[in-house]
Amino acid sequence: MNNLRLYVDSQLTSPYATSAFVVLREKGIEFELIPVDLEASENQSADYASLSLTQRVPTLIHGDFALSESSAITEYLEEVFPESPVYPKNPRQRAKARQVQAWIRSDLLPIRQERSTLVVFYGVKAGPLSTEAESATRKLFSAAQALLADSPEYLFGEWSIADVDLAVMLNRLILNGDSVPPALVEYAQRQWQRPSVQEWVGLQRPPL
Ligand SMILES: N[C@@H](CCC(=O)N[C@@H](CS)C(=O)NCC(=O)O)C(=O)O
Repeated sequence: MNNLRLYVDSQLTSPYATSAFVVLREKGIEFELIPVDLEASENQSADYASLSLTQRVPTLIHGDFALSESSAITEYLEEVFPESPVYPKNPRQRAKARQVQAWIRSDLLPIRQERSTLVVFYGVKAGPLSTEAESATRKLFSAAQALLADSPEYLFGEWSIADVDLAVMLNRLILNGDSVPPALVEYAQRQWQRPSVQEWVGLQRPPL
């Protein structure tokens, strides 16, 4: 037993928790999944704050080691459990995968605001995109198209966790019925069919 616990939001809609869960599954690592009720501010409790520096999900506990921030978690898991890699081996491609992860977490705010992951995991539909979100969408599409120009199946030739992060972002639009270039729809669907992703999608969620 690895003595690993992953704290996630109890609604199971966090795209960052999605990433950490998928990496643990891809690596075949045993772990306990622990829901945190963000609606009830459980993440601000003293108990949770003692585990999570950021008081956010996801948080990984590995023995006496605690870590928040999803890409720090996925990189830690890659180093400590190198079997079944989730990042490209080539240093430049690996850096590019981290670039995609950092970009998706820090930019495209209008898309994240107007197409919450309730669209992705609960089928909630939202109204038309604002001008700002349309512009973020164009940036997303042109970056994704450039990255996928030589390898339409996966960003870096073989699957990596950056593919799942990008697919979640694209699915905010696709699953809302927004117009997305067909090649990007196909790409996102391919990532969505991955068993580790399907397992996360299939977890029972509490009613909204
Ligand atoms: N950059 C962080 C973002 C984590 C994050 O924003 N988590 C949200 C849920 S999606 C959260 O815990 N929100 C509760 C709060 O901030 O109080 C990561 O990649 O893990």
